[in-house]
Amino acid sequence: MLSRRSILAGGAAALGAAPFPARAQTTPAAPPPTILRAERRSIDVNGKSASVYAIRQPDGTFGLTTEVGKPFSVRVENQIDKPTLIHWHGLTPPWRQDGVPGISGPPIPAGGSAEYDFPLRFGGTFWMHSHEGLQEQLLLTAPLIIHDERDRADEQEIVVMLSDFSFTPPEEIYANLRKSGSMAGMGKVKAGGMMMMSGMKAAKPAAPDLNDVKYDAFLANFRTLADPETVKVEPGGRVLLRIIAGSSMSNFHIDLGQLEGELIAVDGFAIEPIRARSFPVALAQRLDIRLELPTGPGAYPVLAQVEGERNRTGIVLVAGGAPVARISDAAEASSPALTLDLESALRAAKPLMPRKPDRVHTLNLTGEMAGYVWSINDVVWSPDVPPLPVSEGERVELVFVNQTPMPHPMHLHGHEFQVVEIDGDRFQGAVRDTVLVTPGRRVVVAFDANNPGLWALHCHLLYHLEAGMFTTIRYV
Ligand SMILES: [Cu+2]
Repeated sequence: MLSRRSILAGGAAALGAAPFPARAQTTPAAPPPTILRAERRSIDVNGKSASVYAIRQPDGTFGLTTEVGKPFSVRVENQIDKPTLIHWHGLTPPWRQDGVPGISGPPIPAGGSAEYDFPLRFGGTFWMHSHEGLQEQLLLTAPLIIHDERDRADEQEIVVMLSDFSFTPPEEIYANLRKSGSMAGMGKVKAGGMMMMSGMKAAKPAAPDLNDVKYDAFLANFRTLADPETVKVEPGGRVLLRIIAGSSMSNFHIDLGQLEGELIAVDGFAIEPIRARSFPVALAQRLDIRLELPTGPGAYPVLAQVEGERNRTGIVLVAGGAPVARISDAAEASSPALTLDLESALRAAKPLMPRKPDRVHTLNLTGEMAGYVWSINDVVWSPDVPPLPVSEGERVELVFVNQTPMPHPMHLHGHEFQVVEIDGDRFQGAVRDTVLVTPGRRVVVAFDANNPGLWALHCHLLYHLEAGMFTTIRYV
């Protein structure tokens, strides 16, 4: 049905959106695009109603599941009352379709729409989120799953998306951070002064500065442990957990309880499998974990505990109609900070072709705690900051040096990269799109400049990104 509203929306798209090819008009056989709506909705958080956003198809499906070989053919309809733009986190589209306002194109105005159409180079677990302002904090986020030859017919796929939630509006959270700084009472300490900081924290050794924001709840598939999602599974069955850390500011430890899992991919890319009962995941990262369930009935919580805190969230796998016990949303003890131990142990199943870098960019992760100023090489992002130069065809290495007391999950748009060095040790680490750089550490990633454009490169902590820990690379 073509309503006046949709005609107007089409007009708005023609004016406002980046120049996407009108594939449907030139290829008669092309199926219609999948519609994804950015919309308002209410959720219940521990008995209290909250107005948040969602990215859903008209039938209510959150996000998108597709497969390699099909084009990524999507129309985003903006049904919220503000401009928005959705970023396809981890995909490698043409740069104009990357969904970063002011970089890849203008936002979609309220009531407007925009079309996306590009080939999918690889499958795996990805996600989508608004890159406009602080909308991500209001859950304008969704899974983006791309099936490929790694998927098994006898395996039950279970997607778990993690979020952090506050009843305080994100603009207020940000204003409070700017007012009080990252470390209240620490005075004006330049973050570059790591030694001084360590000295001052001598009473609590190895305690990085974690979790700037005090959240009201942590969600798994938008629910808390007071009312968790329960998923029916087969006794003795196989499960593929696709865990998406879709949080704005929180890193997690995934706790499989009595089950041992096999980590087979990070950020969608296959690794040499690693078996464990617990895995760290930094925000914006994803973990693909295979499980083999015991025979017989049982209830198996899959929990995610916030780093450095007792707070946790999760879902419950239920086999054979086993009873589900209430799980507290507070663990008995605080979890440790995330480390680079797992990152150092990961090995890519398909590493990049070995090659000397043609270009190396060093990015010192910098900031001022007082005033909540975050930067790269002491430069706070503004549109006037010149992009880092890159040429097409080059092997590029990015050297992240964290000179602050906070961990930063660094994300490059439009490319997959490989972790090739941590603190001077070279290795064939994981291929991925987001890497955590913990305080005082040096992490080097390599990528092939094979997708020309203007690309964002930033810390994925939402309020760090907002405060200026953001830059771009350009080869157009
Ligand atoms: Cu950061």
